[in-house]
Amino acid sequence: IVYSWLFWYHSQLLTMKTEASVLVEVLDINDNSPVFENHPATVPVPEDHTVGDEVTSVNATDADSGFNGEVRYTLLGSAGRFSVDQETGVITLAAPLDRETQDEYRLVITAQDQGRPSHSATTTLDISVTDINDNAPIFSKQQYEATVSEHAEVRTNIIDIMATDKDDGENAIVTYHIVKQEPSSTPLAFTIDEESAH
Ligand SMILES: [Ca+2]
Ligand SMILES: [Ca+2]
Ligand SMILES: [Ca+2]
Ligand SMILES: [Ca+2]
Repeated sequence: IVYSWLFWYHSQLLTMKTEASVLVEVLDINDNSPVFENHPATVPVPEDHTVGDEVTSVNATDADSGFNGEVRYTLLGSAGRFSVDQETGVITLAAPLDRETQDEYRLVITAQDQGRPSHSATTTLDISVTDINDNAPIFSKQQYEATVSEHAEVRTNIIDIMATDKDDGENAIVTYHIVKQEPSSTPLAFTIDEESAH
């Protein structure tokens, strides 16, 4: 900050004005810590987010000037999945996500000014990894076998088969269909319940 005063001097004898400017520079000391701006507590990120693309960003300001107000960002707690640009605070994906392996991360981000000694502030940001339908259902067995008496009544339950899907919500709902019966007959000898696989 530069203050400027204007002095004038009036001499009756010489009836002449003299002006002088005096510049006073106030030296900054590092007496402010960076302050984070508000950001969402949780950021949803789809598990197929492209590596290298921006996820979100944080910003901290520091009221000092020069090095005392120059903020640098660092990030912890991402298990190598996220990185922060130390100057801009932009957080990008550093390695692929998989919701089926880990669906939450808590990032601890520090903003530090460059004064000596320096001051810093931290904030936490939760990443919620959202599901993409990237898993096919898997049957509990490669092959099922069942025997049925030729005297069995129609609609007798012969076997329960089971497939699971590692995704979430609708992406994990499995329905069952018989695609082929050999020998085939009309009507088909066997049916399957679409939902319970009886
Ligand atoms: Ca500062
Ligand atoms: Ca996945
Ligand atoms: Ca699925
Ligand atoms: Ca998935």
